[in-house]
Amino acid sequence: MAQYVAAEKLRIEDWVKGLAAIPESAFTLESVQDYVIRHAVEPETLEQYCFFSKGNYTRNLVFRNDLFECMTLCWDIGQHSRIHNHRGQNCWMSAPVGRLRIQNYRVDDRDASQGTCHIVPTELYDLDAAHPTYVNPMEPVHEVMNLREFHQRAVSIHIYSKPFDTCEVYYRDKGAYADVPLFFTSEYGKLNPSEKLL
Ligand code: 2CO
Ligand code: FE2
Repeated sequence: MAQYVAAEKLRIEDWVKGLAAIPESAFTLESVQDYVIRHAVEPETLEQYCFFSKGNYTRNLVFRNDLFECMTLCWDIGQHSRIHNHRGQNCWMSAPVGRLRIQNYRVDDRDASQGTCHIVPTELYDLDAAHPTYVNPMEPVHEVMNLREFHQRAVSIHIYSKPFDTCEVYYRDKGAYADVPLFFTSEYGKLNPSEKLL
């Protein structure tokens, strides 16, 4: 999945403009991944989209149209996502700052009437500035972790197409899953007024 190509470094605003210039008919897993591999974001230009919280990783909206949304996720040391899906939407991820570990899962025995399933860990890989990646549409359930042993904060950029504002969360021990809403800590560089960053 990951490969190394010398990437042109762009300010986040220009990087997003380049993405928005891709027509809907060409907004495929491969072509967006190609764009992400060939164009990197200068980390210094992410400052206004970076908020860290003691409690949880934060989600910070940079751009959204009908086709895709782009956000930074800011991970303090030791923070991780829940095990979740992306509602069947494509997702491309890069990490201009730090390093993240991604654990994929297979879902077995899904019973929608009971909200139960079994999840089984599968692929494990790391994401960093030189290794952008995308969520495998065939196995879209995953967990993202900024492991304590990485000893640093991380900032990742996520593109979702199309945008979604809920996802399924999987509870490994209970053998269950449920819908949860997704929130932004900041939008377009402005902190959500109710956000305490605790
Ligand atoms: N999908 C999660 C979110 O949008 C982050 S894990 O990486 O895709 O909060
Ligand atoms: Fe995710």
